[in-house]
Amino acid sequence: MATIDAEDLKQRIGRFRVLIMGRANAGKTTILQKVCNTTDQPEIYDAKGNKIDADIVKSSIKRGDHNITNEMIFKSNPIFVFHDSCGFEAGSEDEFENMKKFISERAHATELQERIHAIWYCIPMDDPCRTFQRSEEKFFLECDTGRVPVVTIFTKFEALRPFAYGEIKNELKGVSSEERSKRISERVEELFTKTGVYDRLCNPENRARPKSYVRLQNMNKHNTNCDALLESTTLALDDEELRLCLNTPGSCASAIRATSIRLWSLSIRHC
Ligand SMILES: Nc1nc2c(ncn2[C@@H]2O[C@H](COP(=O)(O)OP(=O)(O)OP(=O)(O)O)[C@@H](O)[C@H]2O)c(=O)[nH]1
Ligand SMILES: [Mg+2]
Repeated sequence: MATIDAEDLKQRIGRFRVLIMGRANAGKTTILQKVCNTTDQPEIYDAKGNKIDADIVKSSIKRGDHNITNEMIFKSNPIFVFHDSCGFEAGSEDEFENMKKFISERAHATELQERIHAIWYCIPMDDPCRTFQRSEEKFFLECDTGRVPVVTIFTKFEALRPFAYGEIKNELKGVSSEERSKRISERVEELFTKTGVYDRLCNPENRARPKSYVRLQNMNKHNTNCDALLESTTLALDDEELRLCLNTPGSCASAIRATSIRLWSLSIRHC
């Protein structure tokens, strides 16, 4: 099976650029690490490509000073370049406006190297009463994401199970473990529907609408992966791009690498 050298791809074409968004602690960094199959921290570069000391970035984020134009690249999978919204809900109105401007400019950038190819919006499920907060409302109502597919990720999905169990534990006495698991799963679905998060995301007044959804769970554990997210992102690209996917030049050993190359291949042909 042919392999494609990531460095060669970078030289020839460029990278698949993703903006990951969501509140602090939503699980964003964990997802990026999974996608790149690493537990390392990314290298950080400014918009001009100068490497920045990660500690300096961390301390400025702590002071509430975050630069969305910074790029994060994991050595283990340099096909991807990530931008992190870094819990923009805690920031000022100015920060929100900067984020909006960044998205609008990068969604419409003519230069392939500059364009965002996908937005991953993380909504954590560990607090089901607060799935859609002011930050989500503002993003979906106001942000001009152009043709860039927004994939909503319901993170920490397994956190709904203890809530579901708590609601029906009396009914579960004396029930077989299989039946028990089935009923808890059913209640999880009910709880998820009750959050109303889908309806809020599909509000016709929203400027940004998710093109697809994915549920991720136990991303903090070793034996899990993000393949569903990568597949969902691929499918969120439009039909023409999808057809071109069939012409992907070559394939790679790992599924993740293969998918990222497919994403890259689609985006390059879209220009
Ligand atoms: N239970 C559970 N915990 C998770 C999951 N994904 C991530 N976590 C944990 O949630 C915490 C926050 O994860 P991060 O990936 O750092 O979240 P983040 O969105 O990058 O947070 P900020 O950088 O502060 O905005 C960590 O302790 C992770 O181990 C998940 O799927 N399930
Ligand atoms: Mg993070």
